[in-house]
Amino acid sequence: MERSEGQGLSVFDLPKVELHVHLDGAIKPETILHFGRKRGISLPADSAEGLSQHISYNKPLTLTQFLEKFAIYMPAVAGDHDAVRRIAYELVEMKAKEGVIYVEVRYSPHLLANCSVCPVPWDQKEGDLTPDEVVNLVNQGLRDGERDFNIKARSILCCMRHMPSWSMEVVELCKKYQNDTVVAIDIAGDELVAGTFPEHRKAYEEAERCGIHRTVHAGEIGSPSVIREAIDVLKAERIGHGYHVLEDPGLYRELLDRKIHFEACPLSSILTGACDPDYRKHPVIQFMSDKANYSLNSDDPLIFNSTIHTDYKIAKQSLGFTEEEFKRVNINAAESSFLPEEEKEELLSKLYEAYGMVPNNPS
Ligand code: FR4
Ligand code: ZN
Repeated sequence: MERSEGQGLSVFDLPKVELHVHLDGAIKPETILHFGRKRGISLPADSAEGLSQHISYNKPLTLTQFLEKFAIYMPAVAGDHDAVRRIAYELVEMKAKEGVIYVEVRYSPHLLANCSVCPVPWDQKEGDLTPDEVVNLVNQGLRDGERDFNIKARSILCCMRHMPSWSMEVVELCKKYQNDTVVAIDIAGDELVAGTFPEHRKAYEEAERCGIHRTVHAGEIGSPSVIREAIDVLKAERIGHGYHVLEDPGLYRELLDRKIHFEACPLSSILTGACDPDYRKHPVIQFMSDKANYSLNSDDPLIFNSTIHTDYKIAKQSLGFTEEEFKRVNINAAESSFLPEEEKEELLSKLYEAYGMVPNNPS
């Protein structure tokens, strides 16, 4: 396990729970190089270090610049059976090494496919990897990783804001693979795309009817109204990011009272321009002082050249995060995870044990 700088074992090396990490934002540069070479897809560098320098960044970018990062490496892995299975497997390995004992991995099956998807993403030639087969391969990679690295991994399938035509297929894939690692549906992509399309609503309605859990990226870049809609219309149980909820105190109060979970991503929030780079103004400080139900997550470690430790370091050094808060947010994350009740209890027991805590017995 990683050591904190020069101080021996830190509380941040204790078991953690991570609920918000994108599979396509958490690929090893070595693996991108391997499949780029194998498939004859050109990349801007031929060493892992060099490739990482092209892909990652450390000052806020525009969305267009951000998407150019994906355009560099997605063609090397999308549409390839072995690549899709392997990136899932390696993400589980990576998280186990960071001391994460439970991870929920999210991705858009369509953005990793090259067949039965319109338009075919990343300028790929049409091939034979369908969104359905992508989910099947990711599931295999996650299960193999769970077995080899002693960690629990589940997945969340993403709809894309600007592609409502994919959403019904996303919920059908959630149903088909429900509990074969898939636990929930999400909406990712550009929040500023006007309104929530009827297709997204229908997909979420079907998800609720079938007992599929629901989270939505909302209030990251977008206004509190996107969060309002996620909660009221899409019946979201958790909110991805949600920082801008603070601009609507009434909504914030309501979500605090309802203990809605915010999946916070500190480094991401700065590098996407979602939050002011002055950490003293960071929404997580408010979440902390209000004892909100939130977690700390890495979002896209490949693109932010980070690990979950980077986010905990920011929380500790710049947001005033304490060891007690560390324990509280990880327990919150376990409680708000999309595991069935029995597995949730098992996860919570592991945390209580590792944190030297006696579980609360609500009676
Ligand atoms: C999304 N993915 C991986 N990481 C993210 C992310 O937003 N952090 C993919 C799904 O797993 C989807 C990648 N993608 C494709 C089209 C598209 C998109 C459009 C928008 C976005 C991702 N993301 C955003 O709009 C987030 C906000 C603003 C933002 C990020 C960076 C710069 C400005
Ligand atoms: Zn995200």
